[in-house]
Amino acid sequence: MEYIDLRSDTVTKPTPEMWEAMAHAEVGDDVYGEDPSINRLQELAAERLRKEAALFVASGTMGNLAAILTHCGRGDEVILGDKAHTVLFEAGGIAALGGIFPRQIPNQPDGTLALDEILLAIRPDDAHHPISRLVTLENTHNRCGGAPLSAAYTQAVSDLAHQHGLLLHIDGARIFNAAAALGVDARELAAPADSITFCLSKGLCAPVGSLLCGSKEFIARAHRIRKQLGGGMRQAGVLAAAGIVALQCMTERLVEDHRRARLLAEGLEQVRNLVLDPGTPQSNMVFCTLAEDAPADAPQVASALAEHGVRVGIVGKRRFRLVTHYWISDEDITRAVEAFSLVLG
Ligand code: TLP
Repeated sequence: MEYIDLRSDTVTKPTPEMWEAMAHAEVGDDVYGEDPSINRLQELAAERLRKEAALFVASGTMGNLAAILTHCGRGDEVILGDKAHTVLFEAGGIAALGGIFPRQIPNQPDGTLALDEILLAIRPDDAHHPISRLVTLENTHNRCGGAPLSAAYTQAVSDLAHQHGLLLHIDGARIFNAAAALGVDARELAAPADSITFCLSKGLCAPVGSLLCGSKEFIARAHRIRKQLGGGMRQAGVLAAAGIVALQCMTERLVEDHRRARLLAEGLEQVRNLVLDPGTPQSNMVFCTLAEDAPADAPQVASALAEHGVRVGIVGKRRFRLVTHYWISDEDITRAVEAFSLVLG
């Protein structure tokens, strides 16, 4: 069965232009710095976020890990939200591999960290404490409804961090969705950060890879960390070729995914036994919960929907996340809403 797959934008397959670019990619040994496609992608990424340099990494998880390992040493502390992807879904890598202490403070419903909470979390210089080194933000914020964080807020966090000698990293897995949602250039959102990761393999449809961006000096150090993590790839230009298409052709169209997410939310609002999060969607994600008296739980509803050809993300006992992307059409949205009505109606 051909599914309407709303589980995530990570399920996106390459576009025809990407397959074409991959088939004809110029490649070389990237560990020698000789892969022309990787070099081009890295230059393009740095330019798109107006940073000095960029590094191609295998995944968003590797990008965040390499960034945090580059900024922090063993016994140092990173301040981040309790709903951050790095806290919830990166297998504790920063602690396991870096001995870095994750100081979690509550994410506000809009994905931000309250400035006074950040301030309170920054430790004084005292032998009892780990050394506070880094703050990380997530933009858009996955578990906070796909919320975009504004440039002004990001600047305020950056200023606060810098005043206290800390640095700022952004997990910008979906930074181009944030830019599309806010109607700004992604460079503005990246400007306050000392480093930022973004993903090619989510809404931008490339099959593999993320970019870590920052100063030349930071990227040189991150390069060694990537090698330690086993992330030095060889003729990975085949992947970079798709990434170049992603950056050149796929960022401007994300507004279409956001429009379809709104269409989906409008349809689902009419479905019985389903309660949408207030304000959803904020980008390409719709979050909703089964009503108190709904006759089934989320896994049961999800398997009934699958029988109607619709796959949804389960993010709680009674909660769903539905993500729009390049391979979801207007007609798919109509069919998805129909499937919900049939299952819950
Ligand atoms: N997120 C995935 C799952 O892991 C939850 C998804 O389906 O949304 N940062 C953010 C904000 C992310 O949402 C993700 C992936 C990552 C980092 C990790 O990227 P990958 O999967 O490339 O390691």
